[in-house]
Amino acid sequence: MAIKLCGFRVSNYHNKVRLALLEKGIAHEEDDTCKPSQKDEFVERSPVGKVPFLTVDGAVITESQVICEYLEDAYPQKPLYPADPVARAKVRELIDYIELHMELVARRIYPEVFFGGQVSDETKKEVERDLAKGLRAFARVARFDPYIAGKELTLADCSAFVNLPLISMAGKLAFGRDMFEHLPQVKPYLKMLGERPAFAQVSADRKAATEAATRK
Ligand SMILES: N[C@@H](CCC(=O)N[C@@H](CS)C(=O)NCC(=O)O)C(=O)O
Repeated sequence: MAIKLCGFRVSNYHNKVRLALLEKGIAHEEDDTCKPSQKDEFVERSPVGKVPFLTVDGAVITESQVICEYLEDAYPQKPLYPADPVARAKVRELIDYIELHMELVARRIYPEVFFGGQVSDETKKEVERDLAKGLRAFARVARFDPYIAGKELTLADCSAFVNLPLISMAGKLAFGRDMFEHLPQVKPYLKMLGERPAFAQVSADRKAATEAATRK
């Protein structure tokens, strides 16, 4: 199988897939110069115009969660899901809480907090309200034992590692407070993950890519 991950290393969803590839030890190439676009030639490969996407012997797979599920199906040797069906569902539930109920909600304020644009007060209010709901759900199910789904590292940790710091930074900039103030386990958990070689690598590459992008 010739596997290539396309995207860029500042992207949280690109980095989630990269973590899965590295943790599972899957040989792959990476094109980290792919930027999202609505141009015809890009949409031909990635129909919604987003990154990341994965090419597998020429076939294109989009959506980070779909890509990671494919990797799990095709490379089950080093799993990022537990074997038990309920435990597997709980991992997917955590990922949905993080990505749909927290990151996607926070994303509405990124234009102002990260890109120098403006977001209405009404939007900010909605984000603060909806983010509180997502955080409450996450706090109820995350176990930090030491991983968020329990004793083993799972894909939920890959998602948490790339998304929680982003949500935290956006919240701090928009609302002037730490969104995880009631969840003190988050900081030491992210630090523990960051000590794993794959996570340290992705983190260092993200920092380097961010610095390079801000120099431009
Ligand atoms: N649900 C998608 C989200 C991917 C996503 O939002 N990617 C961002 C970069 S981090 C992007 O391509 N944004 C461009 C756009 O929204 O047009 C996934 O999980 O792959």
